[in-house]
Amino acid sequence: MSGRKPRSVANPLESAITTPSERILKECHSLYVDSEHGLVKIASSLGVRLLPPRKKIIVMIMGNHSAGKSSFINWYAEEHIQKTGVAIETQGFTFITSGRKRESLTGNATLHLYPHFRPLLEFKGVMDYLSAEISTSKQKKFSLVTFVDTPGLVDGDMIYPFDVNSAITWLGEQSDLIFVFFDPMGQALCKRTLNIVEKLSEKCGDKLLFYLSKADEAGKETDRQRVMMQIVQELCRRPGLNKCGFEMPTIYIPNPQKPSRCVNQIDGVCQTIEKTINQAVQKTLDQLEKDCDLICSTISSRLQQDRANVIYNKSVRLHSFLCGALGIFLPLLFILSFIVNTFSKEQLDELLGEGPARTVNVSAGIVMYLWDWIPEDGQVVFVIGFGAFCYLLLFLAKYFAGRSNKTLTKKEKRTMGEYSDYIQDIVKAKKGKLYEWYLQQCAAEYDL
Ligand SMILES: Nc1nc2c(ncn2[C@@H]2O[C@H](COP(=O)(O)OP(=O)(O)OP(=O)(O)O)[C@@H](O)[C@H]2O)c(=O)[nH]1
Ligand SMILES: [Mg+2]
Repeated sequence: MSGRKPRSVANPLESAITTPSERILKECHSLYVDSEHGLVKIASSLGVRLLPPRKKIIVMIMGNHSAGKSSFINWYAEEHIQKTGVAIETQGFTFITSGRKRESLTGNATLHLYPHFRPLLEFKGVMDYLSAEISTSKQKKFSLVTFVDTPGLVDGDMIYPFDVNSAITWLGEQSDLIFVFFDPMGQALCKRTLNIVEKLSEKCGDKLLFYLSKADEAGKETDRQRVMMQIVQELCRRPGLNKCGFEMPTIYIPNPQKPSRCVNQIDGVCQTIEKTINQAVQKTLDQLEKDCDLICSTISSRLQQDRANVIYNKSVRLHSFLCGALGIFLPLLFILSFIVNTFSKEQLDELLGEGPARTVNVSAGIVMYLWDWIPEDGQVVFVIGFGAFCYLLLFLAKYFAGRSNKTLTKKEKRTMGEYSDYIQDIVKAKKGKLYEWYLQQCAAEYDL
């Protein structure tokens, strides 16, 4: 029953980067993750969290059992990667992507390859049904796409070993495109599919695209129209999906042995993928510019803040010094004046020399004059008050010393300057070149 064809391998030779889009996405990605000058590393040293851009877009394909999801992926990659057949073939989630070597990965290795899908671990049981297939195919735009093949959906007694509805909804939210395949074989009205589609349309309706797959099996044109009407009616019956103007291109895998007269819009699917890749390239380049600006503005505001901190610290230190000096000098002067007073003028002349002795005598004289000026019964209160005042001055000195802000070291300032120069001179210039290149490619492609 199932198509267990031997795996033919497309492009078995290790292939180099083929398209400008691929090159732009790869170069942007490496600007972020470079171990020495990566933007992620630079930003994190400034306390800013940046995510590196994805190198490929993610296209999730969901739909009823046997709707032709896996067959479409095989057709796109032009390689028999996924098992196909009328039985329930795909029971878990498979990431299908291109790489240098043909490889099949299981759950843990898959999450290693796609770290941003780690939250899948929270869906109990999914890990045993998670895998990745890496193919060497470079057909169409396969080198820039990761397909997510999902379990075929059925109603009724079928028991899924995990919460299939939540897992598909979550994966759909992470994707750039969600293709919903409805086949004309009578399962188009699967409630489970409609429930998931309704939920996804609430969260990310703009990524949802509907297709009538296996359209060659729908019989005559009138039968096909009827099936389409039925599906659209069923979709419109859902309150969350009740929007007019459903588009549902008819697609099928071309089979030279069984030519069909039915219109095949499968090339439109490829164009949709290509358009999304182009949008991803533009978004990645725009994001690169924004991230560069964010880093540069963070650096300049840090340096500006540092200059303000240096000025503030100077004034705070001056305050601290003045209070500290006064707090020590005043009580010292007070005590020394009393001591000096016990010496006679001649003794002082002998001890200090004539000049300094005169200065000391005058200062001590002033203090003693002021002291005598205080009424005798107020002198104790004065000493206590004076002590408290000096203590307050010392307290203030300590308080001001603790108020100074941390400033950048010379090395830190130099590194920040280097980062800023690197981003302005190297990264932005590179981004400009990549943009120019991208525009040239567009112009050539559309013959402008
Ligand atoms: N005539 C015709 N048959 C198709 C087409 N696409 C797929 N098939 C056949 O339909 C059957 C189911 O295809 P699959 O690709 O396994 O479908 P699926 O949606 O992956 O199925 P599950 O993994 O079980 O959910 C296979 O026998 C395919 O050969 C098509 O466009 N036209
Ligand atoms: Mg399948």
